[in-house]
Amino acid sequence: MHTTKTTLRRQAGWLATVLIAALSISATSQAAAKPTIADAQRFMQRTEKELERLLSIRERAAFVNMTYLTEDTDFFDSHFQQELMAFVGKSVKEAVRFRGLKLPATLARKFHMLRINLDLPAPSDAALRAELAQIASYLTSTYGKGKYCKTGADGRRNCRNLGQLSKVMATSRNFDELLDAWRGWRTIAPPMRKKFARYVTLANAGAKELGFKNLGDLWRSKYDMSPEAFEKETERLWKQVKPLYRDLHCYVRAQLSKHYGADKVPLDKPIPAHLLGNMWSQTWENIYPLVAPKTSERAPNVTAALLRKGLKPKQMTKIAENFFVSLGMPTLPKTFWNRSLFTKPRDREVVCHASAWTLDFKNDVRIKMCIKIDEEDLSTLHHELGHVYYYLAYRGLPVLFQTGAHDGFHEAVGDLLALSVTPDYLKAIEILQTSETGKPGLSFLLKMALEKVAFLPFGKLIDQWRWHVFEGRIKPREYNASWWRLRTTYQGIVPPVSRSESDFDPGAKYHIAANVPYTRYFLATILQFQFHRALCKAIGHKGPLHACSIYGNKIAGKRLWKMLQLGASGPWPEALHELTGQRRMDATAILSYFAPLHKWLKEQNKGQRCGW
Ligand code: X8Z
Ligand code: ZN
Repeated sequence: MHTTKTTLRRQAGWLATVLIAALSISATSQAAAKPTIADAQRFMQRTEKELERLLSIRERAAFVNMTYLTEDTDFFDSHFQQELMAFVGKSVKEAVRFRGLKLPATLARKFHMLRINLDLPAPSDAALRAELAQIASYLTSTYGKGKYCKTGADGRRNCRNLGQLSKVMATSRNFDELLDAWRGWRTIAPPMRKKFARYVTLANAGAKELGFKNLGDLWRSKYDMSPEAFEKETERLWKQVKPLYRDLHCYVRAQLSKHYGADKVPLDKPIPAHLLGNMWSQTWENIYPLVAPKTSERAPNVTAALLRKGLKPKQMTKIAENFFVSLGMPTLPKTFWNRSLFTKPRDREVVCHASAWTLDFKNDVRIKMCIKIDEEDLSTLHHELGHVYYYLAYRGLPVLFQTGAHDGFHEAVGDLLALSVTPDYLKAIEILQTSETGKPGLSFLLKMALEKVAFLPFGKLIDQWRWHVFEGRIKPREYNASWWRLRTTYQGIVPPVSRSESDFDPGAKYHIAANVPYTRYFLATILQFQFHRALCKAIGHKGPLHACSIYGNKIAGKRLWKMLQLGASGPWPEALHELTGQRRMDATAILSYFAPLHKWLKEQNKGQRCGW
């Protein structure tokens, strides 16, 4: 924020370097005559048109695949993925001939966006490209179909999917039952290990052809700054929030130790990973009842209220839609309601991991989610609709700009609204009753922290691992050991049973199997509070940040919509400035949101040996 001009200049300088790098990839087709700016414009026009066509075919194939997993839909998924990869690869190389031209800023940005468009670039060799696309489909659908099967004492074989195992993780308080579910889900991953290693090799080769050092280098190049500067930026933000995480960890460990015994949860060691209410220990709100302070108000039981109301998945979605509409945004198109997948089908395999889609870059927006009637999914529905409204807001832009200011923005929008799903708001929409809501205080904040603060190190470490894998610093023979080293260092957790290199625990997390970059969620967790603070200020909220709700506020809605409409048409600091008046990501907002809790945690932790 304090270096506005310098930052911009630095960014402009960096963009120039990137463009030169992009354009200095060995040219495959150098035009004889020196091309003009008009040639570059025409090239880009053609490219955008074809890209939009290929993307919307690919998205349709992927949507059908994920909502109806068969060998044939896997085939189509990888087929159209391949076509897209081939086209982007070829176009980036052709763009080399515009090297040295002084392009208008928007056009130059399009060339940059084209080069960083894919999360999964492929080698130009057709056979290798096909192999990569097939591996990618295989990994995603293997994850989607994953089940833990065992034969019971009665000789009957019983299989459970991720949804069923996650329910155990969320609700059971039995050490061994939790362990069984935790270990069981991880049996789906070892078959992925070899394929994953091959995917690393092939995707790296693809990234190199586009002029990147490796795939991680490409992923880190998507933030309008150098990959090195971006890595430093994530470190800076992590350092800001680390003390808060440490104190939350310390408090939670002490409570778990009381419940399970100090032999199972020692007070100065990392926490066994299966006791935190979540399959990956990524958010901990499900163990709220175990760690709730006895002295403060009780956070309301939203899940019980939703069940009491007898809500159905579409009605839950309507609640989330209503929030966006209350801000002055449009209702969702009819096709959204007809074409989305809201419930897990009984008769076929699907990828249940929630996602949001734009199929035609215009109005055909959808979600795919196996909705459960509970508080977690009410929050996830806001998250998914955040993506959907972003798609709708920027649908008028050229396809290359139809994406988030950066991917962390895309992940932060729906979460921003969910921050305004306060007990008072739930009372206003008649989910909670007056008797269930007092002033949100420490208990409410603790529950929020179990969701948001607990997530931070997880959000950071996933790509820490992958960046090292893509760089070759982590070799296949140390995939699992390095994974657990990071999990312990960042999160302060340990596997509850010994693990070895015949396991492949990273593959039991969706985004690793499905090649979805993850740092975005770390950034989003920080950004959503920064957005929240700015909007609450704009609407004149007085009092603590956690009691603010932007529900129904058109001023807040207008301001947000304006930022969403920018898509990626300019560098993200501009979009951030539009909404917050700041040009840097800033963790002081999440820190001040949780400041009263942090103070309380420090008091609770007095006399404890925090850390691990
Ligand atoms: O994957 C998601 C969303 C879809 S973009 C449901 N999230 C991350 C996860 O589940 O691991 C949201 C928060 C983190
Ligand atoms: Zn998301």
